[in-house]
Amino acid sequence: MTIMIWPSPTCFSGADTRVCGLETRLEALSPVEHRDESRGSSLRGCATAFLCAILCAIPSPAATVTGHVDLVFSQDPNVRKHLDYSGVVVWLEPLDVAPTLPRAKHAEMVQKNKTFTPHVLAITVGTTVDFPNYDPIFHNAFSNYNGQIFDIGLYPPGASRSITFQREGVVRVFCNIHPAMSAVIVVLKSLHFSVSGKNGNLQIAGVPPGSYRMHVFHERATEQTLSGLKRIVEVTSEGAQLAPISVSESGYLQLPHKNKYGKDYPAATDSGAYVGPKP
Ligand SMILES: [Cu+2]
Repeated sequence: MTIMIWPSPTCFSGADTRVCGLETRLEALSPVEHRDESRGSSLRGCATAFLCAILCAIPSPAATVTGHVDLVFSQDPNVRKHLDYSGVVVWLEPLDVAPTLPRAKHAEMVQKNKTFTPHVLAITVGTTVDFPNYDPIFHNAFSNYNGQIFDIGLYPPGASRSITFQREGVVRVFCNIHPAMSAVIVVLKSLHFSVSGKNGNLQIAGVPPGSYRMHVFHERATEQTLSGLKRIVEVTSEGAQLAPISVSESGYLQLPHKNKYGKDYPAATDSGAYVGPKP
């Protein structure tokens, strides 16, 4: 009696070898075969299909992708001394399957010492970001840029506000009363990303083997530079080591941003005191 192999094409890779091995064992050990050939065949087929369905659903073992970035042609003295390669976002877009996004996730961007921390935050679409205010002064967070427009208003010390980011894109975040405060939230349709630390190292854990398109973002790199850094990456069950990524800041021009009303900040607003319109 021949038992057909589960017809799904996914059975021919990864966990499928285990499935087909179990299938063979099932055929050899089945007691049904000696009692009723046709009924046994049917039961055996069902059991095989059941096992196949379970085992085919087991994801392939995930691996870790590592890499290193550096920044070149920078005006920042710390970057020029190779002391700060932080804030480069690298993510992997699956080419074989549609990305599965988590239902709901939370992330945090703290306001402390008149600074957004982290300065660069990468999240997946649907993530809610909390903005707790740990300073003894009022703060705000808003974005008028592409990505997602939002404004969480002015809120007091010890309070927090939240925004859920539903659109893929780059969200540049500012405080309406402290012009020196800025941050970037990169909203991705990918679960597989990393933001470099000062040493430039990247680590993306839990990546299923497969083919991916690698993307790069840095706030001081032009669109053209970032587009040129895209590449195809093959991840095996052993993981992958990315070829070095060098991000040029050539062509970057830092311009003062406007407040949430699209106007210049009043001259005295960075004292910590609130001098804008009544909240
Ligand atoms: Cu502020």
